[in-house]
Amino acid sequence: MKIEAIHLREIQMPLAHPFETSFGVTTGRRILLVEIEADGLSAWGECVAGEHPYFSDEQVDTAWLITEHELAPRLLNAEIASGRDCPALFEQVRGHRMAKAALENAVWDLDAQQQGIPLAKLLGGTRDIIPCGVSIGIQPTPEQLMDAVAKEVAAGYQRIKLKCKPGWDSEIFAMVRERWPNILLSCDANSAYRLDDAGHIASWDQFNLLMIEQPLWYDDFYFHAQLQRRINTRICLDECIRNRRDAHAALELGSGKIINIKVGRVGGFTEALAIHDIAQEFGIPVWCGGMLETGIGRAHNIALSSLPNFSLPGDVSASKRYWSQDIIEPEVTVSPTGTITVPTTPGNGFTVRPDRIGRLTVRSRTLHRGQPIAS
Ligand code: OSB
Ligand code: MG
Repeated sequence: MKIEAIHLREIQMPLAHPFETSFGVTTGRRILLVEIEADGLSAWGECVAGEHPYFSDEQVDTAWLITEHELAPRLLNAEIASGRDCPALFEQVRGHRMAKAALENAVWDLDAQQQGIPLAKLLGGTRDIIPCGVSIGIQPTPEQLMDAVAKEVAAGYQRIKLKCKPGWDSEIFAMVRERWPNILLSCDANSAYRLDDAGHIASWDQFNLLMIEQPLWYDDFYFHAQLQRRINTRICLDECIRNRRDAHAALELGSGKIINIKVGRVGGFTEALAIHDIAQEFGIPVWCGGMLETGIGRAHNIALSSLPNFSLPGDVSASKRYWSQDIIEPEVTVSPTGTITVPTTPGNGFTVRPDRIGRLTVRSRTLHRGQPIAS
């Protein structure tokens, strides 16, 4: 395929509820969307870079810059057969994986449309429905946290993940476990602890957590291996897994026993699939993480979650938990048993709403075929 035009748009969308992690509070999102056009078809990709470089070193403005000046021109000068050709095309640009993923994922989506098959099938998906969990942010009070958990348990979600940090951990886990002894419960520290906290973290074994997500440094999997040897609960790696080599090294080291795959964090579907496969070879389950996506990123997460080794509930949940109105139709909905049905129509199975996107857009730019790479 020859991509004829690429549209970059930044939209701004208020979150239905503020989301607090150990690295900060998000009340509204600034999101870079890309739209690619070829052969009369158009496909969208969502860049999951945040407003600040707190989760990773990327941020929406760096992603815009790199997409406009480096990545989009490369795509607009190439002839490619599938999304699998994107990593090589973008290889000269180091890092910037979230920016790369937005374009690569749009190419996969376009390919699925051209072939008239569901994106999930193109990726190798085998599931008709995917199991869903939720990520519950740090709340102003423990009472509010209990209310939030009660709401999501009642909605049917299959796994509850609690964001935690020093001072918002053991007491909270104890309260939740006391009221819900049998739910699948996990926590996510987003790198808020240090190896000196190993004894404290080991004390969480009593809460029977499914996993503890990224307790230590965002760029470490060496000391995570030391921590994993000192605790019984499985560590799940998120931030530190950038590519298949990281996954391979981390699994060989014993840094964790579960991997959260975020397609943006690892640079696109090609790398996400490779991590899925290597984890499977090691007998390690994976699940699909979330980055407070709109429906566009959410649709791509659903397709990815349909692969066989995505055997644990992911952080892919209903549009209405994040947005008063999503930018796709239909919105993503979750069944009373905590599942999402994988679409079976060609492409990602959802329709983008250009009218809504238009109203939310704060800047846009279109690049055409032959656009030179900035010198
Ligand atoms: O670490 O998984 C994370 C949101 C923003 C940045 C990092 C993370 C998260 C979440 C929310 O946990 C997942 C979601 O519901 O989209
Ligand atoms: Mg995480």
